[in-house]
Amino acid sequence: MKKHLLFLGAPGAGKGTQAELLCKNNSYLHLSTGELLRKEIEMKSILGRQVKDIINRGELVSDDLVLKIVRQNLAKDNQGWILDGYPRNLSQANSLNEVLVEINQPLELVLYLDIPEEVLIKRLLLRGRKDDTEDTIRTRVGIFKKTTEPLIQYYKDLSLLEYIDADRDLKTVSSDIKRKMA
Ligand code: B4P
Repeated sequence: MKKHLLFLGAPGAGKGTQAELLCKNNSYLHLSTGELLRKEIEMKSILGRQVKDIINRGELVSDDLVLKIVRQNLAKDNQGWILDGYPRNLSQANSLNEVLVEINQPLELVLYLDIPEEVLIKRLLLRGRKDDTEDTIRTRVGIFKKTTEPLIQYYKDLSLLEYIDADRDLKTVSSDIKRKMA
């Protein structure tokens, strides 16, 4: 089984959902930058107050802030981890490389959860989180296409990328992910 992986995909592709499923049955650390940022908002911390409006508009939080969170939370020992929602642009991908070299834990697999736009909009409207309004979803999808999608080619060039058809039921997607991780 691969131990160090990341999930790439548009908002609503199922990154968080699938990472949680995997981490429940295996001793992986699930590191979701979105989840960690939402916790800061809930706690009303200084960081939470800084990022609340940005997240509710569907925009990206600054690279520096997110890098700080990733650095603080990445496994210090040799526990496996799944990064979910990070990196989201080329600068974050380069920062991640540097951190992983520092801690000597190379990335082994990038799973791209592929999904048509109309499906993800429906899913997110159904979920109804605070940042799941139609306007915000469109902003998030737009940012994904412009700044995150180039990472598909980036990780393809590094021979780390595998495609997952995420427009299927949870169990089928999960089995496919496990096969790719084996
Ligand atoms: P995230 O928390 O990463 O939110 P997300 O992209 O919507 O994905 P999420 O993992 O939650 O949803 P999932 O697809 O699993 O980011 C939120 C915000 O935080 C960003 O907009 C940004 O502002 C900020 N942020 C986070 N990381 C950042 C970074 N690196 N840099 C800067 N800013 C950052 O699930 C969606 C729904 O689909 C769920 O309801 C689920 O039940 C459903 N679903 C999933 N799989 C399904 C399936 N197979 N069939 C049917 N429904 C399914």
